[in-house]
Amino acid sequence: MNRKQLVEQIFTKRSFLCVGLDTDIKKIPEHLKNEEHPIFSFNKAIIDATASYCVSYKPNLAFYESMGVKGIVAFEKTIAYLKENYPQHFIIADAKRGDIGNTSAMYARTFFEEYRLDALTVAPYMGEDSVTPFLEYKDKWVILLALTSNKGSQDFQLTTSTDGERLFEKVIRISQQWGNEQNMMYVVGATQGSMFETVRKYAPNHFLLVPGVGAQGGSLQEVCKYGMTKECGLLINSSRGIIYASNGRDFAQAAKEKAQALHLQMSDLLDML
Ligand code: OMP
Repeated sequence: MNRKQLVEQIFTKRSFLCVGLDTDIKKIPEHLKNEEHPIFSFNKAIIDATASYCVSYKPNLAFYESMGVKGIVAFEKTIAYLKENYPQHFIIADAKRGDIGNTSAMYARTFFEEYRLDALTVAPYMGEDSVTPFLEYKDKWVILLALTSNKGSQDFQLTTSTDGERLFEKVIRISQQWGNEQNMMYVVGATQGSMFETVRKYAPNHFLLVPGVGAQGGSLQEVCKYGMTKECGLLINSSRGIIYASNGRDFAQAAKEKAQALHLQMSDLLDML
């Protein structure tokens, strides 16, 4: 999906919500655990319940890889289900990859050719040649970690070099020599609040993937106040806050209500543009 199509989806659906499919077998409702494919059954119900309120899904690979072959099968079934039934949704593999060039090229092949997903989260730490193999694919996206939502973002990302520039600022500035607004987004945590103002100085038009609303306590309003652009420019992710809204038989309905509530707020925020 290219940028124009993504923006169209956002304004048509009045939503910039990305539902995180961080499905943990220990957290899914008991009654699903007897099914042949419990993780997939859970995801399918969550997807059907939330698809009208979001434009994107983000399965985090850690949750699937932690279950070995069964988890990978669940991941593949989930992707196939999304592609067949909801082809307009933007699918992000959250895998935070990045390695020497020929290894990155294999990661790119995995997510863009084998799974045919739209986007992949990538760590910038190994530099240009670790990121550019992902950028060789037309209409595919690198989502580069810039300023993450966790406390540890202070350890490196917020440190300042002698020229006065912080590491996350350098990442955003220099990476713009590798990719552009059509094939690169940045991860900025919702918990970073007014720091979005600084991010927008460095990347005024890039899309930002913003996790941290919901379970991590980030504020949607604050993110939008400082981070929203004329084309919206934001994909807001919530995982646990939606998918584990209930662990009873009503889990899909509860997830739907959480997604619906975010959709309503997002629709109002888009009206203000
Ligand atoms: P919840 O906190 O449950 O909404 O999940 C957040 C999701 O976003 C998880 O899959 C995290 O791995 C991911 N994430 C962050 O929470 N913080 C970041 O800074 C970056 C990511 C990410 O790259 O998506």
